[in-house]
Amino acid sequence: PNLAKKIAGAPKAELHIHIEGSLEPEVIFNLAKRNGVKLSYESIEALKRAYEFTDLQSFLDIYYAGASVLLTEEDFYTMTAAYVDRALADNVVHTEIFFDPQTHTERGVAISTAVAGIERALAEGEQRGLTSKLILCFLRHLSEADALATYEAALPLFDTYAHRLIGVGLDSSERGHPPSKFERVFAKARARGLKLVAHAGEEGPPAYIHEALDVLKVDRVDHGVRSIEDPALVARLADSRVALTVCPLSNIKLRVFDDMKQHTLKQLLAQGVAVTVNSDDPAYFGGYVNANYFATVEALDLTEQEVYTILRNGFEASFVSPIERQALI
Ligand code: ES4
Ligand code: ZN
Repeated sequence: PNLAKKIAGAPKAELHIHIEGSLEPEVIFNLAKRNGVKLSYESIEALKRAYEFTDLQSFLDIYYAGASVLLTEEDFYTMTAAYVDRALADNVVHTEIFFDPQTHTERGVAISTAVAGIERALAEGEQRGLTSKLILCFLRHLSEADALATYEAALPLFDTYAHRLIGVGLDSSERGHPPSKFERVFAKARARGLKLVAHAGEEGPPAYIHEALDVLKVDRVDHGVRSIEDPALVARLADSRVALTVCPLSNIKLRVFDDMKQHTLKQLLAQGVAVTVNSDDPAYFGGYVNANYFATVEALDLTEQEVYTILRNGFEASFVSPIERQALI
């Protein structure tokens, strides 16, 4: 309880949050009503009852259904403003947020509409003590051509929103969609000087983490928890200090581990891997950043020193410059 209090009060960086995964059930229903979008769940309670996931895909099906209520700039603002409130309540002082443009362009919503709404809420957050960056993620279950078209369509936004939109990522269904499928679009983003991240080793094998590093040349690995199965990879991650953005509650809800006591975060940390703690899709997985810390500390008996290392890793692995970083802590 004492350590929990210290964690709650500590300034934190969050490096792995899908903004569409911050849509609380109540907000989904409000936006559906506002936009006349028909949901296949008749009530908030019915929707919540569907949050019984068996794997990543069973979650993604519901996550994309939830995101279908987002149509206007105001909707993206509403969603992001709610997340900003939650982040500030957890003493998050810096956040690096993912969004999935292809989820929205598919429904006729322009990328610029999504970014404008997200940006307006993040600019307000800056005034309240939350700095932030935005990362555009490609959906890996879609084709490389689709990712390339999305990247080209977003190019003007990387200029207009250069202060915020600083990188690209890779998410959605991992199995059968290796990082190498997106080699060319990541090469283009790299040539432009964008930061690069990819989900790898969440459900996929350690080989996908090697690929993310070798082929995509990512700056961070999202999840990466299956690296533990490959000792040489763990050593490589530790030596390179390429960080893992671990999301403990997500891993339990999506059955990556049977329960929190089985989580490998503590072992990875002990082997020198730059582990961070993050919320992933907090509206779906049972909590925001602090809840992720509390559940992990409790199940794995993390020491105050270990928690301090994780907190510091969050800032060190962030994409702000060293001097900006110092100002946050
Ligand atoms: C995601 Cl937990 C997770 N994994 C992969 N893709 C995602 N998109 C949103 N949440
Ligand atoms: Zn994720």
